[in-house]
Amino acid sequence: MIVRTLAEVIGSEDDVSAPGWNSRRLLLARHGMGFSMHDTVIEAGAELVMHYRHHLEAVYCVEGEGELVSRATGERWPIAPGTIYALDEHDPHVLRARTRLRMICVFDPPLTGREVHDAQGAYAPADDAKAPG
Ligand code: 9YT
Repeated sequence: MIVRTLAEVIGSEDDVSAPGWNSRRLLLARHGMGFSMHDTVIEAGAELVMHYRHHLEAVYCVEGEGELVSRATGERWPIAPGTIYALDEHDPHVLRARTRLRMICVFDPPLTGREVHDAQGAYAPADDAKAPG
């Protein structure tokens, strides 16, 4: 059994930030679950351009208001508490936070820990991910 709390992740090596977001990584590859699960906060006004070429991601909004845009089709969806989106086709997308967003994110394969987006908005493949510095 694994039991962790957000409080113990905050400020630990599993608390990862990049411009516009802060990802509290509750479960990672080392936990052996086959997925990773994060409690992610996105700053009000942030516009994140992402394309997870090596991962599937599902994102469940629990706080805040924003907008999701498919960069493949131009389709747009409002994001609000109770809405989930799943990037089942590695969809290139933009997430705009109108207010501070709090999102529960699940990645398959699991992140190993310190990943941040590369220039294409992707995370490195799981066997390639390295801790920075
Ligand atoms: C919603 C989203 O994809 N935000 C970027 C951060 C990422 N989900 C993470 O590492 O938690």
